[in-house]
Amino acid sequence: MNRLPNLFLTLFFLVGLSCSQKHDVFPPQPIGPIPSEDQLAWHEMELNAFIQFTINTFTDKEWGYGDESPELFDPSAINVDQWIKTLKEAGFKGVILTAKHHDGFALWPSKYTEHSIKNSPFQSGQGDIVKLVSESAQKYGLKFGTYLSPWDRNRADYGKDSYVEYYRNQLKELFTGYGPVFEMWFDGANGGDGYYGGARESRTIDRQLYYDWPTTLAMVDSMQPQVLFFSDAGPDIRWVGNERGFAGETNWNTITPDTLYAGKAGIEELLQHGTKGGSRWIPAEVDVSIRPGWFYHQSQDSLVRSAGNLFQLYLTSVGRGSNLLLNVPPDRRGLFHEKDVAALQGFRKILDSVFNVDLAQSARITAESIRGNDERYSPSNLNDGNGDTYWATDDEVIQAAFELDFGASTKMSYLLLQEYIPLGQRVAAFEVQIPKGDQWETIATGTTIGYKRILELEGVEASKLRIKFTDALGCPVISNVGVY
Ligand code: FUL
Repeated sequence: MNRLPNLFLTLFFLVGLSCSQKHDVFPPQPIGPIPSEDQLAWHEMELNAFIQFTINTFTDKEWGYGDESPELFDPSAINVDQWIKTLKEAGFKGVILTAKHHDGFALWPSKYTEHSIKNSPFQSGQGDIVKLVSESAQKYGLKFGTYLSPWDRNRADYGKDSYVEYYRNQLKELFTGYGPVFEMWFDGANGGDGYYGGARESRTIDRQLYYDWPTTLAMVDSMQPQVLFFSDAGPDIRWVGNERGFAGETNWNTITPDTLYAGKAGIEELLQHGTKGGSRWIPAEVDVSIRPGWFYHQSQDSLVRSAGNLFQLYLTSVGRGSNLLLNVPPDRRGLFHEKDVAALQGFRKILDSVFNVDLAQSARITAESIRGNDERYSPSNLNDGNGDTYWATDDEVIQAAFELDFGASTKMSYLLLQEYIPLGQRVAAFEVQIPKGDQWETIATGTTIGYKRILELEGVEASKLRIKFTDALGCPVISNVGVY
């Protein structure tokens, strides 16, 4: 009964196949580990903010001992929308709040402890900073993330199994009460002296085993599967190995985490650069503060980073294929200080002026080598404004180049390159060249690209620019070039 339609379908299929096969060049296969969808969305965020705010803000400390009275927490003129609006206007896409720092004070009315905002004068004990931040983030379209310090200098049972249970209970509160959480930050600082319920002593824990992270992460994952876990060693986002604001110029998103864990000493270099050919996709995040401290101190009002300095941080983080997590600590009023706001506004102005006109948009782009000579992999994909199209070469062609022809002498300050990372991170070395006589002269070199690489070209003038790939794990797959 169904024979006739089936026959037609088969015929259509065969005709279709033979037509398309003429041009059928398979896309490059992924090489090595590739980012998950949530990691890809994270790469696209580029700029996130950290908010360190707690009892330390009122005691002028960086690490509270854990014996501070909750009475001390009392911002006089809090306006969380001022924080989030400032961040939104500066171009930040997400915000991560310290719900509990090492001193153990909970910024939400946790039912598992009395060491919390519920026993502070703030809003007569009815306040909830986690709620205010998550709601404001939602209002302004920023993603919300949280930090819950594993180390707790207030808890009497820190170091015992019951504390791990307590920590998990707090995670349950945070992951069920405040909407979606995009990133969970697990700090590496662990163990040492503290109040510990009055014991006032030093405690050490087995950093690798005490918290039983696999069980905790599985629990959080079952509540919110989209969340990305940050720690020194991942599993989703890794620390960059320093808090001074830079990723390695060579920065592989891949690393082999088998023997890495949060708080392990001596892995800073490894985290900064990742590992070529590493077994997992665990990109680095650059966390750094807009002030010398992580918390607000009036004495540091004159030491807020300048707009130009923030732009430098952008170049050494986002410009090296990483994300910037910039800490902006609210003051005792519960506001971003005027100096910090001015620096953020200035930062935005610099970004807007530097990246205002992309000279690559009007350039003619050509390449000697195009995958299967198929227009789907044409170099015109490099300046089509579409991150889902790319230029690629045949699998065996690794040393390849593309050229931009501006048609007239053009002054260039920055070059921006992006790999199509859904097919893995590939490029290990490239050269940037301009014409010299009938040769090409190399004016800059780079190693990795990843999600984004920005190179300074220092105002060089030329009518053409050539990007030559010299080493890669497979054929280059480049989605975007920008020249500014
Ligand atoms: C560090 C902490 O010890 C600092 O106080 C701060 O929270 C920073 C983001 O992480 O490891």
